[in-house]
Amino acid sequence: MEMTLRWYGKNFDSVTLKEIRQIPGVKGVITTLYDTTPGEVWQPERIAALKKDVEDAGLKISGIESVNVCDSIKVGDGDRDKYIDNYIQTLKNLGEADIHMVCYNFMPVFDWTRTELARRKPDGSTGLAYNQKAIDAIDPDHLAESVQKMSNGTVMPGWEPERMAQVTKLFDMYKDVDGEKLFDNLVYFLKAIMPVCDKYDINMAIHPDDPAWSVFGLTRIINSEAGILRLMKAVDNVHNGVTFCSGSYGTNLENDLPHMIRALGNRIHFAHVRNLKFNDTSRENYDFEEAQHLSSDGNFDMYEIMRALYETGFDGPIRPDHGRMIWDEVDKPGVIPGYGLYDRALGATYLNGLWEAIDKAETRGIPSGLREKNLHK
Ligand code: CS2
Ligand code: MN
Repeated sequence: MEMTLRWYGKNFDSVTLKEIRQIPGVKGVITTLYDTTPGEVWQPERIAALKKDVEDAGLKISGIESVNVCDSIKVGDGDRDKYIDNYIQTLKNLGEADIHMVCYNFMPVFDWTRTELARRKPDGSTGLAYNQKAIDAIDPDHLAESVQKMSNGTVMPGWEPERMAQVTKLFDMYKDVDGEKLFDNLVYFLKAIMPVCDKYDINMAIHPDDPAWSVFGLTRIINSEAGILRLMKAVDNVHNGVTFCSGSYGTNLENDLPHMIRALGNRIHFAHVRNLKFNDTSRENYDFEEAQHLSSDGNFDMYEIMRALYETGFDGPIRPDHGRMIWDEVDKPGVIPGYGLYDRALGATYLNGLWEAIDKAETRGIPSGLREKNLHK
């Protein structure tokens, strides 16, 4: 695996490339042209400038997160072929720039959804959280205002005011799009882009729905082992792959994360590894928060997640996912929710440590059970 950090570009991220380079073991960034609109072609000059920024700082571009897919493609309307052509051109331009991994999602209208962006924990740090009651209290006719109030005015991706002004129109676009239609549109899109991915060896890596179920009546399909395996089979090309995001699939406790990783095997091209802490698992008050990466601070066994990735021979980029705000970083202007420096750096270091331990235990050829026996002799 290759440890990376997400970086939004010098005009948008409050974290610098210099800071990222100083995190032990981080060699690359996952980045994007943050100010492009879904559907637009990424120009070669802009890709080259981004690459130069990253390489001048002694890092590499390990992949793109995200080239967003526009709503026309998701709903499959009359404009989709035009936008698919644009997407193909963007992939070609990325391939020419020697970039080989592209993360995207196929969630209708919104990206991830949380009900609090700064829930305070007992240690004084803050993190993102989800509470079902808060979602259920939202008046669907005033979705945008309610969500803005819920997040104290901080904007979640996909919830930008310009977009929210059109929320009724967006919901309208999806009114006849059920799970099957969305799946067919995704397959149509993937089949159309596979030739350019084959030509430039670009691994497409679909990010799961977050949370892993439908929200606000909009259907979602990439949130379970069966759902993702069905997609892998429908377009059975290794370039049609997955971003394995533990914090997204893991929102649904029925998803057995290590099992899913083993089932997906070499179709995992990118990994987001973070931990969640569940406070309530009843339907009415389902409540979880994004935890420190450490296993003992949340509900996931991070060792088992990393071990499953190791056993599948995973050699793609990996990154810590959302981090908490710690050490007063919350006060820095412009920090994108979940994307401060310090807690993600701690996450990267911890995941690197787990990987090293797993690797050494494996390559020294001492099965862990045996080692225990020897110790007790
Ligand atoms: C990310 C997603 O911040 C996050 O939770 O994992 O926003 C992810 O970048 C997109 O869904 C991928 O298109
Ligand atoms: Mn993720």
